[in-house]
Amino acid sequence: ASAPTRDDKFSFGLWTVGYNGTDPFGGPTRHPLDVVHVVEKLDELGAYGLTFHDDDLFAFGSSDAERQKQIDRLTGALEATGIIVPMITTNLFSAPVFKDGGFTSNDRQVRRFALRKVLRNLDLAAELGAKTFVMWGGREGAEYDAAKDIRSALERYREAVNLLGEYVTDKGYDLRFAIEPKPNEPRGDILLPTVGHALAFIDSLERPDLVGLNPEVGHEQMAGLNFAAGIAQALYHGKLFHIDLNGQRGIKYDQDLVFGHGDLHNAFALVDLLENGGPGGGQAYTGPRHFDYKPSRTEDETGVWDSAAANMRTYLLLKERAAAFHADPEVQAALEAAKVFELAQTTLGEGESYDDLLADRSAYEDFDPSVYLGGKGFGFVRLQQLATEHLLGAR
Ligand code: 3MF
Ligand code: MG
Ligand code: MG
Ligand code: MG
Repeated sequence: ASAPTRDDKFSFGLWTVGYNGTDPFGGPTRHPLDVVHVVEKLDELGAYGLTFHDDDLFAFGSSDAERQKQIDRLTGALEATGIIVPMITTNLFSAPVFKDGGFTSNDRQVRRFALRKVLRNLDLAAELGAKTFVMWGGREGAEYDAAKDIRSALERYREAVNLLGEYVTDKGYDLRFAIEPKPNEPRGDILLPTVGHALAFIDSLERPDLVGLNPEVGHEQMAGLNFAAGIAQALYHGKLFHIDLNGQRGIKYDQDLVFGHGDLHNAFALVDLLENGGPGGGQAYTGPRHFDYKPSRTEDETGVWDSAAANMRTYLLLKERAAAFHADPEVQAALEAAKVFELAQTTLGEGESYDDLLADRSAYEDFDPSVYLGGKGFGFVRLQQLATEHLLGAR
């Protein structure tokens, strides 16, 4: 694959390459990275964007002057390199005040403080030209069923997102919201745990058009779900506003591995979906390809930048492999034989009513379902093997 360029729209969270190795069982294994250095390195590696939580750039509790100084340093680096900030997000999970959540804390004072923190960050997002505002409610949840009235919590979540939507509308900000689902960690259970839960919640909002999703590979896989299939549904509903790419190996803690260093088959299906619309073709995804991964705490700074580059390279290799898959005449024939394109045909003919269907003897009376026993195989396994061989670079 060729080297990444800005047209590939690769972006990284400041907290990703900036991760210092802290986990629940050990402290930092690396020194902190300065934001200006991060912007310069990302530019050098071929990324186009940097994203961040407010607290990644200026520590929680910073004075106005400290906050502004950091914003100015970032802005200077952006101007010097041409790196942009496509997305901003708010940290409502690290500070002790958010131990029971932000928008949905049982403590009303905390909820009001959380809203103020987000409103302030929305102004910053607009100022920096971000188009997407991500909301990951990491602490919005509970460990104990007796401790949280889930229906009230959802109502407060809804109140918060409605208020934010009203704010950006009144201010005329060109910003959309993207909810990031996650099933658990750090809370025992998190509200809006999967893509599906979040889609239903978005439907209940006052301005549903302003709100979409930021699904993360590992988060859905932590729930045992098929990520590429979830993304296809998000695209189907017009709700894929942003995406967090990374790797995860099965149902365990949130690993945040490099993209492709988890379920590689599903990563192939995902890239094919984002780039080519999937096996049946169709609308591709045009937003940022955002990496939310953690350079493992075993790595030094060289390992940090190697792993950042690895995310982009793996994505581009999979893009190349997916293109080869579609260009292979044997694959096209196998897709045809598997009736993958036939699924795009409506089940009833144009203008056909259920009366017409009831009158169609070929659909029932003269149809012989018994031939499906022993015959009429779809050839899906052969198709998947062709995909595997393209993925392996064997074709
Ligand atoms: C945690 C996450 C978050 C979100 C971020 C929103 C700290 O598992 O994935 O990263 O992605 O808060 O952008
Ligand atoms: Mg995550
Ligand atoms: Mg993760
Ligand atoms: Mg994420």
